Amino acid sequence: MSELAKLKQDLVAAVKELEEEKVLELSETALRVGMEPLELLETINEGMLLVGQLYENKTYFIADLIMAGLIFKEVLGLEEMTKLFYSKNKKKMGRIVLGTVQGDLHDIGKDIFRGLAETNNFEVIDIGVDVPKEAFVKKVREQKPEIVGMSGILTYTVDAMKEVVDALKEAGLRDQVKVIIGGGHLTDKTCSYIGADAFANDAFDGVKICLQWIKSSQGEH
Ligand code: B12
Repeated sequence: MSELAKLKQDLVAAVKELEEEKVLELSETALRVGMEPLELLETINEGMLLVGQLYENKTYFIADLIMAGLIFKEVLGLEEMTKLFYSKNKKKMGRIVLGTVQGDLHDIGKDIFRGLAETNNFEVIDIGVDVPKEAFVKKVREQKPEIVGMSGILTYTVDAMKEVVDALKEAGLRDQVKVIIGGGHLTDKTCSYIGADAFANDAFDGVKICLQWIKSSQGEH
């Protein structure tokens, strides 16, 4: 097994066991020996999925989910990782109003999407977590973004997402924005139920879709 493959395996196991210091040490080593920051995020995510399973089968409790969240945030804060989220080019491609929908406090995926979008020269107006539909509508009216991004990790937030799209329609704003939704559970079917223009289970895929939208709208003029 290659050194990187071994590191990945150890990282997944350390996240699963919630071994904070070990995760940070292994992450720093992995970045030093050449693991791409995006690959590191995917590796940590693999461990998070295992934490989720242990929570589901009642081996872990809410405190363990909190710990897992803190560990992930510490990895995102490592110097090499913050560079991933740093945009040199100041000319902005477009603007995104982004939030985690009402009822959901998970913000790690949202923050990753924000970081990657900013690196790709979007201006992101992050309106936080547990955001009611009225707040989305207000921000869209004020800021006139090209794109609205919604994050929702809990499966029942599908309805909260639909309510935001419906509220945008009622406010006469739906035609002025593209809507992208993100969360591991989303599918084509939920996307069309919600009435979004696109969905992504992965933040980077979502950013690629947004780039495509901006490029094709610029091509139209
Ligand atoms: C950490 C964690 C928490 C932390 C969150 C800390 C934080 N600051 O975010 C805390 C402790 C707060 C928490 C609370 C709860 N949690 Co929780 N949590 C997790 C855990 C372990 C990891 C989530 C995570 O950050 N993953 C890593 C990130 C990177 O992944 P992600 O968020 O999915 O983001 C990716 C994509 O979805 C996408 N994406 C995300 N947003 C966006 C937005 C856009 C626009 C785009 C394009 C893409 C995109 O990109 C990211 C990858 O590139 C998961 C387990 C799992 N399977 O994921 C459970 C999990 C999500 N939690 C769960 C549950 C049940 C809860 C609680 C209800 C528990 C309780 N009884 O209180 C509460 C709910 C609180 C609330 N109202 O939100 C369940 C959800 C089950 C379900 N079917 O809905 C899970 C799946 C665990 C499980 N298997 O049971 N949790």
